[in-house]
Amino acid sequence: MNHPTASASPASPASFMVTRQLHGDVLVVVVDNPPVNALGIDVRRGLVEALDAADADTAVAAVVIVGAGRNFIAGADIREFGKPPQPPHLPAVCNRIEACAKPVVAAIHGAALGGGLEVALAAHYRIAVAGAKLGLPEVKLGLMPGAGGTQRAPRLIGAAAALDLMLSGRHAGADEALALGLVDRLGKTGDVLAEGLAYARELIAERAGVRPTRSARGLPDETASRAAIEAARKQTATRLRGLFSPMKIVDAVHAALDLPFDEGLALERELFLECLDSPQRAGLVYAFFAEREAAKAPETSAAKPRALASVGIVGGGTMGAGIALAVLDAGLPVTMIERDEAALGRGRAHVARVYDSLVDKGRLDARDKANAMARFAGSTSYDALANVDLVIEAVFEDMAVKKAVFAELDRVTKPGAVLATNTSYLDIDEIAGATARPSDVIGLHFFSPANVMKLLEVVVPPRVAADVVATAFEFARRLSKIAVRAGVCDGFIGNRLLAVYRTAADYLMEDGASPYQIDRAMREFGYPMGPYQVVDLAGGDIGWAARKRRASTRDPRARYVEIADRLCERGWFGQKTGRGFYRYPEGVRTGAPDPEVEAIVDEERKRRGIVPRSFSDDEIVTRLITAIVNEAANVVREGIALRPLDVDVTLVHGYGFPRHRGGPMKYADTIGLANVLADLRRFEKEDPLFWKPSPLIVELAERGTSFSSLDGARA
Ligand code: 3H9
Repeated sequence: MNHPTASASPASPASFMVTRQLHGDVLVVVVDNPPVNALGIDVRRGLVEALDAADADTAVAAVVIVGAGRNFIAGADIREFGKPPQPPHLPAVCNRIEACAKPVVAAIHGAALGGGLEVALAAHYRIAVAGAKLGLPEVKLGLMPGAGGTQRAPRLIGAAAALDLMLSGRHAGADEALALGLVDRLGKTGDVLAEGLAYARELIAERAGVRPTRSARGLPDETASRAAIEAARKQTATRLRGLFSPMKIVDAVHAALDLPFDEGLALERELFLECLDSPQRAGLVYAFFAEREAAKAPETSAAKPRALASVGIVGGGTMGAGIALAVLDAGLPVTMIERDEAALGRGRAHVARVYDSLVDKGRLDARDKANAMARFAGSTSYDALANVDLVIEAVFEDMAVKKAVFAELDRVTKPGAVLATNTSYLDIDEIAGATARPSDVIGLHFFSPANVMKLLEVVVPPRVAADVVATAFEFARRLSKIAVRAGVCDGFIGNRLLAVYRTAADYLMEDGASPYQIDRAMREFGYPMGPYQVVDLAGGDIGWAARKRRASTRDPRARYVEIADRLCERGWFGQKTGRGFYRYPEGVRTGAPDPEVEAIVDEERKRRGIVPRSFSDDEIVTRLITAIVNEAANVVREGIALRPLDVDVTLVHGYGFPRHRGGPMKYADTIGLANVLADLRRFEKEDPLFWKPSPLIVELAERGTSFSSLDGARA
């Protein structure tokens, strides 16, 4: 709905953000706090004032709450978390709405999330229009619903559905919300104000009266609800282990079943405040803002993106096919180029296979698959790319091969086409030099599987034009990817940091920790997999090839651990060969520790004259994360990452760094940079080359400040 102009209320910040208009005998209360109508202090005050006014005014027979702009209300104002809370608190606001003596209708369009949905649940009646998104996503911020959501939602829709929404944080569309019982009806049109008014007038005509959710007697199906709570408790203990807020959600919903409403509400508040205080909340809220900040590269405000209506992809291997899927999913047409019909057929088959499996799982309509495949074209001739707006090269990782591809692209593509390479470490400026238009050449580093992984490193070589960078960010937005701007260096942001992480792990392994202990310690820290599980998944041969390639340029003073090479020499490349750091008996994807690997590790230690030491899990985590943080500080210092937050977003979305810790830089800030520096100095005594403290850490630690001081961070 449009932002209203008329207001009947006196001028105060609260009255600008919550306006009141009398439409006959219905008071329309409009929440108008751009960009998403978050429930900041003035909105909370404004809502209370509006409800007081409604009760006081005999001309008012019913109230409609509606949001201005694109959303109903997106939730509590996340920026207020961590600051001293100011009354009225949201639970009190919701109670005030529910206590209104006149029927209150929430008329919902766009997002009704978190506290926004809680406002709606406190209203007596709810109507939603098409496009509405309802949810309780607090868990994604390390929180739980804290304004009655855990007590009202189960009373309305049962514990199973309420727990599903709260533990997943997912959004339900209008149709689903109706089916669940979250809303009472759907509007026939998209005009949310008219729909809300019509509903209110109907309620007045029917003398429907108020209908406080708190008065519902118990949960809809007590036996089923009790079973759902127990099931959620078990699942949370295993699947969401390590996260703080999910179990609190289960406890609060349990209270909805067993306690009177106000006691349940009091427990919810207590648990909510515990979540609010948790470092996980701080990490997740930081991650929320960092993801949005990362998308604001300087070029996105300095230049307008070029047209982006068609995409060419050179290479139909795993990467090329994955990128094709991501592009097709965004509704864009794709032209794939391969060297011969057989290779092209394999690329096409890969794309079709992924869609088939989604159809089989019921996650995609057969018609949507047909539509996506209809957007897919293939050719063995580069000439088919003559009219595309963007080409992404995803061929073999070899400079000569890439240059040949770019020379061809230069020949066939129209002026102004954006030419992108998916290289993961090669010098993009050199690749750009193979064309007569280096200002059109950029890096788009996707992560495998490209249709699933959220991260896209936008790699910006020195000669690229600003509008090409802006186009890359716009492309990421269209693909629903999280884009991070990176500069050119070996490995850009992510792979450069992965390399030091692996090296630090290898040093620990050779010095005494087993690969299995290292993996376990990192999983306990929050990574979904340890570093050696990742090697086995990706294929040990890939890293081996890279190590051989770099052998000639490796610093001769640098320590080099050969254990992984010993495994590769035996053909143990990980899951695909049934053996790597772990054994994978036929068909099993979770590996079992291998005593033969431990013997090889032992052998290597002896060969190098190393007497194994023992390391605690904490020490393992400290060393691996400190290695990342130190190199990341250099990455920021060199301008490869614009800000520490860009590093954090990269590692969270491309490399499995636990999101609830915010990212390595946020984690380092949490520990304190003086402590990080002290650890570096301790390790430096063992290996001054690898552990040389980054000058940026030294400088920030000496000034007593943090990485976030470089972000202009608000979290
Ligand atoms: C909660 O409600 C707790 C309660 O249960 C209990 C309290 C006692 N606050 O995402 P976008 C900003 S917890 C402040 O790019 P979209 C965002 O930073 C909350 N700011 O747009 C960005 O700012 P900027 C539960 C917020 O259209 C701008 O709005 N709610 C908030 O792609 C646009 O955002 C949630 O977790 C906020 N709550 O998506 C919902 N939300 O332009 C979180 C957004 O300066 N929000 N901003 O970069 C979302 O999921 C999406 O923003 C939404 C819109 C779907 C609404």
